Amino acid sequence: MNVTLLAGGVGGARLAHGLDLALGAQSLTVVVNVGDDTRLHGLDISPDIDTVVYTLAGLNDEDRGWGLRGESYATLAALRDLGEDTWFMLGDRDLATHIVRTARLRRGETLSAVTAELARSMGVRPHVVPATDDHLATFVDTPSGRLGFQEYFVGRQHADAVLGLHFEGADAARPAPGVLDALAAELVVLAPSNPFLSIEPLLAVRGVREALVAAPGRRVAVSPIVGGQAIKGPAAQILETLGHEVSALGVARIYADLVDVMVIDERDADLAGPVADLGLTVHVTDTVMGGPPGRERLARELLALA
Ligand code: FO1
Repeated sequence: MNVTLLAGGVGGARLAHGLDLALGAQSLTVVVNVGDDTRLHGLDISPDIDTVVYTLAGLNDEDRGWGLRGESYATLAALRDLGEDTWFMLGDRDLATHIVRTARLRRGETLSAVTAELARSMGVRPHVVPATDDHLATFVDTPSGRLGFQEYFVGRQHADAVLGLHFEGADAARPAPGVLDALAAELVVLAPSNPFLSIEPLLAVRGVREALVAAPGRRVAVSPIVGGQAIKGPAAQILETLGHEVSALGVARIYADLVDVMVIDERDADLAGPVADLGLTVHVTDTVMGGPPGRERLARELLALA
């Protein structure tokens, strides 16, 4: 069975890992958000792509969810001594990834080609594909003005109220090679990623939302909100400030036109009726993955929904 996962952030990477474990050699494509991409110290950094690739490679820092396990930060300390801003934690081995990506992009390679090569060199089996090879950058409108994504998310610890989102380049950004084909898979899963910061910028790429609405396969979304809270990150706060109900039902309303099935946590079983009233099939289960066994278990349940 061909499976496609639309993902961003740590939750997306973890479910990608579970699907890779559950699918074995069958075909998994992970379409990754690139709205978080940023340039620091002259290097092109793709945090969501690297989080997915490192997690699939088994090289990621499991506690933080991003970056590499066992990292050192000698170069970052040297950068600080040279007066550089070092609020974005770049480890020595992680920097090698950014150096290789930057060098290849400078030679004219596409982000999807570079990503495929990085994934291959780390022994990653699934196809990891950026949503677009074109420029796409998420900006966050806050009471302090419009902030770049990593300034908002890391620099200011996502403490600002989100009043709006802007995806710079979205109207011109074309799907990367293979993205639209991937949306025709038997099973398309929206990962339990932040609906606004990870999934929305994916859907903003030209033709992607339309292709998902028209997708021939089974489309399943996993709620990132459990018991009114996000497992990780500011999704609950953003639901609130953008005027949505802060619950799995609030997320289901956002996804109602895009998927057939909504997967919600057993702690939100009382919302199954109202979610079903949106015309969605509801699957209630333990959606909190934790380590690899929980990721594979959830993945197997999603495969059974196809
Ligand atoms: N997140 C942080 O909260 N602080 C950091 O210093 C940080 C550095 C970092 C470096 C490489 C990378 O791939 C991800 C990194 N992240 C960091 C996570 C990243 O900001 C977020 O995971 C995504 O951009 C949003 O999901």
